[in-house]
Amino acid sequence: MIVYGSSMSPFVRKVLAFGAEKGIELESRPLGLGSNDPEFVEASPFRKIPGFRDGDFAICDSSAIVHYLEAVKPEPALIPAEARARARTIWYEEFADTILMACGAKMFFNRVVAPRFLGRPGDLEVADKAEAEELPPLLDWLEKQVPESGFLVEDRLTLADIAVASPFANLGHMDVLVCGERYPRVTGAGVPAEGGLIPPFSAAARWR
Ligand SMILES: N[C@@H](CCC(=O)N[C@@H](CS)C(=O)NCC(=O)O)C(=O)O
Repeated sequence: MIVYGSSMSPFVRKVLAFGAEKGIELESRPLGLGSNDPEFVEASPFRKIPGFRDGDFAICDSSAIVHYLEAVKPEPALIPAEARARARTIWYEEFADTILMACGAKMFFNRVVAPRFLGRPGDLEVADKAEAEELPPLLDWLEKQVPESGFLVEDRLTLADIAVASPFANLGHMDVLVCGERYPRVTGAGVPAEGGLIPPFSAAARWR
């Protein structure tokens, strides 16, 4: 199975980490943004990453891809079967993909993507404003959601943790450190060894 797109993208990273946790071998093809590679475009007609291929089956969108992987290899289950746990898992994924990423993209695009990959300066005011005003309320909310176990749903690793942890790697790439004192549950500081949101994700840390 092939995953198209750089693992610098939180959406690509989510898919690669999900596959790694399930023990599915995924070949990473780290295409740049907007690539015209025909195999990639067949999988992702609007050229967003990740794209995905399993033989003659091609699809895009990280959520569609992880649901495909869960269906082709049900064990270990990373999307809970129980109704409420499943709904909460999908909500956390949605929170990560839309709400957390809306803030993170303003920071990462303007500080990293524009200057390093598009050869033009980013709007640093937009990035700074997002970090100062948008990020703290999201972290405040998240801190209250993480249970003592450190796992968001069912006290075990699920898609919820992988999806929410994935954009945090991009904060790391920008040297933005989440305060361990203010956010002990989110950062994993001050909770037992396997606790916190980031450590359970460490098995897939190579995708950071
Ligand atoms: N909902 C999509 C979002 C994918 C997405 O927006 N990827 C970004 C990179 S982080 C992208 O390809 N941007 C390029 C573009 O929009 O042209 C998913 O979950 O895969």
